[in-house]
Amino acid sequence: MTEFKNFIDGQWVTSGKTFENRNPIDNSLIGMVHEANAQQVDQAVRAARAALSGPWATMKTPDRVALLHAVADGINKRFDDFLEAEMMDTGKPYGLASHVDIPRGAANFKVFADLIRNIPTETFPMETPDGGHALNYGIRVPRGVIAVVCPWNLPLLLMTWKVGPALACGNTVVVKPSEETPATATLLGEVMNEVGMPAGVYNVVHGFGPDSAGQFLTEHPDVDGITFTGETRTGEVIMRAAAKGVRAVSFELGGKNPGIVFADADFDKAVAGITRSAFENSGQVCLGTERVYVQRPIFERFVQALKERAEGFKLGDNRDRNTTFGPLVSREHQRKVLSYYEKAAAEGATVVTGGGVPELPEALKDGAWVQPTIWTGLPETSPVIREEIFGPCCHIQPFDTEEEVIAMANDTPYGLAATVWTQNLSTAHRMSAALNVGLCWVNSWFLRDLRTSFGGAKQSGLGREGGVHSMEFYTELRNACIKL
Ligand code: NAD
Ligand code: 6OD
Repeated sequence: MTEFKNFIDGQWVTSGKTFENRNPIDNSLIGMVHEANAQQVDQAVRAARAALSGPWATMKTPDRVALLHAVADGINKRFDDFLEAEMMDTGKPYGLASHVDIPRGAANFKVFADLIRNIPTETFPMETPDGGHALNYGIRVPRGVIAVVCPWNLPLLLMTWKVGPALACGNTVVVKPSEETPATATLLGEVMNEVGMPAGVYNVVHGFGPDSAGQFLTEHPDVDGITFTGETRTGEVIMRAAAKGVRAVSFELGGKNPGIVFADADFDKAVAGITRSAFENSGQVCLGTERVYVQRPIFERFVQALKERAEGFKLGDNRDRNTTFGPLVSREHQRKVLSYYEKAAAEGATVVTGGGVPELPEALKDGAWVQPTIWTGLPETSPVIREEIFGPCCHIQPFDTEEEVIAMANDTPYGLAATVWTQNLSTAHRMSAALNVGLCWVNSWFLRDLRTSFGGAKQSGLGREGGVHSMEFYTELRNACIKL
């Protein structure tokens, strides 16, 4: 039986209380997770604090960069272990985990290590009242102990997307992985020890949110900054915790993202693009498209084409290389998504395809499966169109004019991402300016350059990470004023 232990100060730490980790493919038991208690979370934060004045603090930047490259190489060396761990925790298909999750998990260390080597700070020479001069310049110092609270949808990718820049900037971290997906954060502890990361720089505490490791960590007074990815409501709770002691927060939260297809789009590319944005990772991508708007002249043809794509997925065991569609992360999440499937039907939606649980072999029937689902015919006021479902489903609405679709797309409390499909360059630029989102992809989706800003508008987040924006969050900028 696999045990997932806490990783504190370079040591594996068990606790008196464990919880189950199950594989969503068939609900089989993967292993038991040691839930960190308040004392162990405190131990982890203390270890992270102490490491800020150990060898990590005095390490020269090129050595820190080299060590982070070694972490990335360590992940790649154990690629198959990470892959298996991620596939078991999430149920995601081999093709997706091997091309997206694990390679990005390693790249997050390399990219931010390289960035830190090249990051400039500001300089202002000034004249002083006594006729002399002074020189102002910025010095970036690590923020301190960073709490990294993670979701379950892209566990390694989203955790390292925070840990990579945090460590590159010289901080230490305490990671709280999602209770659903403890495996890859734990494995990373092994890599940290293998490459010689000083003890206490990277710590992992397992558990849940309220009255568990998540709450203990975010309320801990010796944490200097909290970076959180997850639901908007959880972000509100963490923001309240961070207010005590005025700690910095960076939030990547929920979304209800629009996909907009103009009649002049390259039809096949638009269909392929929306297929990905609506159904990749079984719809469990924060950037995913749950509201599709298609210009009326191509509406019927588009609905038909997307239906064919949705019905073309191969559901099954994720170790089978031909499988293209996995289950949801848990049976609890399955219940939530199915409740929206029922709601859509009850509200009179036309169910173009799906709408329930797929027929699968006996061995998989206890897994967290739902069908890829498409609806049409709902009013924009429906909860199915307004609330984040986080499943493999979308509603397709026709539109006539650009003004009309902008108004519908922006009519949401969220503002994370949009994907727009058009061959008209002017439309592309106008839409990018008009959509109230943090990320607007045109003729693409989830095309990532880690130097760019990433984050959400409105209730989809607070702050930006990526490139220099990550450096802003993970460092304090100090101004030195030298009277010459
Ligand atoms: P969640 O908010 O339920 O949990 C995220 C993490 O927070 C988990 O580790 C959980 O244990 C912890 N947590 C829960 N309550 C807490 C509390 N009171 N105090 C401290 N920690 C607490 O989110 P989830 O269900 O794991 O992930 C899905 C959500 O994440 C979706 O809403 C999705 O849109 C969002 N998400 C957003 C982005 C983004 O970049 N904007 C990326 C991925 C996921
Ligand atoms: O690519 C990234 O850096 C990132 N943060 C992706 C988020 C995906 C959300 O599910």
